[in-house]
Amino acid sequence: MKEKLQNLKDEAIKKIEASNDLTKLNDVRIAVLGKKGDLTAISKSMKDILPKDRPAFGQLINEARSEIEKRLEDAKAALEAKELEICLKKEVIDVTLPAKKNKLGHKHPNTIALEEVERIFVGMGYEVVEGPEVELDYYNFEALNIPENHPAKDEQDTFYINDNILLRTQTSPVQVRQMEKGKLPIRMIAPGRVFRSDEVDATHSPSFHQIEGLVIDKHITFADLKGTLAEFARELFGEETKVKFRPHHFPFTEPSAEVDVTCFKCGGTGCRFCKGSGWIEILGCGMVHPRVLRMSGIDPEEYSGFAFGVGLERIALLKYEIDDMRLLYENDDRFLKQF
Ligand code: 2U9
Repeated sequence: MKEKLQNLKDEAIKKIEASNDLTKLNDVRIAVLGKKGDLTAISKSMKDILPKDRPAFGQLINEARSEIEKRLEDAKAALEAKELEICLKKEVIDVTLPAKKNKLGHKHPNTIALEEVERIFVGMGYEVVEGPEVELDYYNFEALNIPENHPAKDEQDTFYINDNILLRTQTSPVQVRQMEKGKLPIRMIAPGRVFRSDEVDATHSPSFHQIEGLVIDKHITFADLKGTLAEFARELFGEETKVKFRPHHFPFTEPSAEVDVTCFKCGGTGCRFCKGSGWIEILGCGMVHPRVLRMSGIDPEEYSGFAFGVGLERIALLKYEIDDMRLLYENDDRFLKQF
């Protein structure tokens, strides 16, 4: 029995020494010291020993248990220290490694163009005003002298919510709302999203952006309009830019004009960019129609004003020489990160 105990002890010590992780070590502890463990089994076989030998054998068992417990404890401490060391080594931070760069977003070409246009007009004393994208038919059409039978009102061209409510087709309603407030003079631009029931192609989208401008004061003339837009064109496209006003028609302005600028690629001599003409069309404008003023409570005998409208995407396409408007809406990172 003594020999059996000695073997068990030697065997246990060997197994403890061979345990290379905490789980294996715990398995050894259970196999030797546990309720059904080998040492516990030997203790239970005490009854097979002569009563006179029992105290000595009991002593031996206790010594063996103490020895094994001590070895287990030491091995556990050593393994824990080893695991901690491995862990620390694994988690060590190499401060000399190049840092991981965060992928930062950046401004969309539309936003860059909008901020540029806003900067120019704010510099001339204009305020930037925004308004609802879902509008009343009155503000989008009627108050702008757009008659009941005008083609723009056709369901083909306008997204209607119901007979009275629609997605605005221009940002002019923002200006009408401003005029109705009755605070004069007005010097404002109204940038924002507009909607038209258009098929998508390289130059059309059912949703795009406009920047419209409105100035109302006493003694405002077409000369003020020309000077303002000529200055805008010079700031946007360069000091050498010239403007050309071609007569046009809009229901809300009279007289009305479309404005071309000299091609900033060739300086006006004609190139592929301006299709040989030397001119590029950029916006529409005119003197606010007296009827439009009167409908919003402004006396056209006392006040006059000019207005203009420009497509934001058109400016972005021109400035960055992009040949397809769809690129502005696809959110393709390879395209966007060029600007
Ligand atoms: C009020 C009175 C008049 C705004 C104007 C234009 C001319 C114009 C187009 C440019 C390209 C629309 O985005 S586009 O398709 N706009 O040509 N817009 S005058 O006239 C107004 C606005 C508000 C009260």
